[in-house]
Amino acid sequence: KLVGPTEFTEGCDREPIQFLGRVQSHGLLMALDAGDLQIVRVSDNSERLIGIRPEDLLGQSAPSVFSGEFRDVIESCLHDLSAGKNNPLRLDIAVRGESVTFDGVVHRTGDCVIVELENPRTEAHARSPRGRVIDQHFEFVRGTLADVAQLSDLDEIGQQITRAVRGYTGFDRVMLYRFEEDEHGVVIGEDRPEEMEPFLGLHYPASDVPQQARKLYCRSLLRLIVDVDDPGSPVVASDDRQARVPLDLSHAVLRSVSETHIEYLRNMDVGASMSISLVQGGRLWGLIACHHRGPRFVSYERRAACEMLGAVVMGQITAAEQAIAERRRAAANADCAKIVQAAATRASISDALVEYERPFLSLVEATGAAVFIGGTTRLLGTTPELKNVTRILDEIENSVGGPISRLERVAELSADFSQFSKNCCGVLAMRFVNGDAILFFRPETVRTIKWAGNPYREVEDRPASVSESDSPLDRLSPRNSFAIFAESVRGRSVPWTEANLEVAELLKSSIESLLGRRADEVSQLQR
Ligand code: BLA
Repeated sequence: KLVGPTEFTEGCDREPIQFLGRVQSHGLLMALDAGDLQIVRVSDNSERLIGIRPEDLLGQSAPSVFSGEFRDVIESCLHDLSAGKNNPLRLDIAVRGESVTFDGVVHRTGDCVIVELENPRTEAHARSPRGRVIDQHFEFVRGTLADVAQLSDLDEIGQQITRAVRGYTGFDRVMLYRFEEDEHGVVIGEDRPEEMEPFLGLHYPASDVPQQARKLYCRSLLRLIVDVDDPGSPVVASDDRQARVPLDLSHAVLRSVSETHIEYLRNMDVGASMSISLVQGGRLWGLIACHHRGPRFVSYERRAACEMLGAVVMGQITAAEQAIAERRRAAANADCAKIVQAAATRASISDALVEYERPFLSLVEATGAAVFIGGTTRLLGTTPELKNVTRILDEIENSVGGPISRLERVAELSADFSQFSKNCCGVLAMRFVNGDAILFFRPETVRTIKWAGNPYREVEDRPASVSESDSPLDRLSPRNSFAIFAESVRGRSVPWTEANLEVAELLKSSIESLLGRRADEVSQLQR
């Protein structure tokens, strides 16, 4: 059965990813009753990790099973759990007669205290020879910030961050992944080994990181998938508690992730994955996404440093974005002033716009324009035929109206407009008070975006490839993701932004005042 891309991805947003009842098996999870610290749930790998069977833990009081110190440690941690400020706790636990040090990560959910144990020695990477672990973490954050602070270009920032995170965590590939206004994602920074295929510049459909995951990632800022081949360890309870009330693992660092996502990673030949949330004003702006070809564990401390880096780097990215937008706005305003000034000295405004074609089009990042001013009509750049331009103008007048309107899918106005919608599907139309008008055009998104390695033709020439597979899961891979993305934006242009609209308004009012002056001059001459 062939499954269309939307049909296939529809269910993605509904999987309850925090209630899967399973943890990654390199660590142990226990849920304690917040009142008496009795162990009410435990992951079924406890015997391997601490030498005690789940059934011997369930129903026991945690301080009595471990040591008296355990209670103090948990209590000290409990009164300020929200930020995980006291994590990790170093706990020494006697396992089969030998003392083993664990990182204890504690948080509260409902009436349970969740204790997760990880062995920091599992981390293979970059142990400091003299054990100055803390200094290393501190240097990573401070050094990366200092490097990024020098930069004002988003590409360079992306390069710098991904290089730093890759060096520090040892992942094979690190990407900076940004969500666009319409929620689809794009890789804007990447550091990888030479031999690996570049993902830089690839675009992904919004469904690749479904809505509930984005929501969760705004609150829980880092996840590590240590081994995609790990089936995970179910969390068991002494009674039928798990069946009645599923345990909320939203903030559990060991949470096993969705099987669909695991499949996606497998298809990409990824063995381990880590992602750091970049949250801007409560919205998931993007992720720092890390891939490894084999399994990879990163210690809690190192993860905490990554999380902190994400937060501060987000501030720097926001500042850089604002500076870039400000520069663009200033440049567009200056160009607009120059063009209007030139128009003021010419007999015909349209002639001036034609003469300044390039800066005129780039005012609103368009590739074509139709100018209807003072009884003349001019087509600039790539536009539909004149008769169709006129029809578009009429349709907009009839159905959308307003002095300035923008649309991304011209075929919305009339189905037969799809004949030219590859090159001209985005329309920004302005109507002047005297009835004159300017229309700007943009091509399909796939024709606008650029990416490394793969020209868009490959996608375009094989539009059916996304539906060829029998199993929907086979289609979960970056290349197919790109094809699905391309299909999802067929017939649609890159959205006109608020910044585009702002410049359009400026242009409109400038030309209007020119038109007004001309009209005055004409009437004075006539008098
Ligand atoms: C989660 N999807 C994710 C995550 C990433 C991506 C980064 C976060 C988990 C992690 O850190 O690994 C997507 N990863 C990407 C993309 C790139 C990358 C785009 O490296 C590009 C290079 N995924 C799908 C479809 C579905 C889906 C069609 O492609 C739904 C059917 C689901 N993705 C999905 C789910 C999660 C997810 C459910 C949440 C996993 C979890 O946290 O449990």
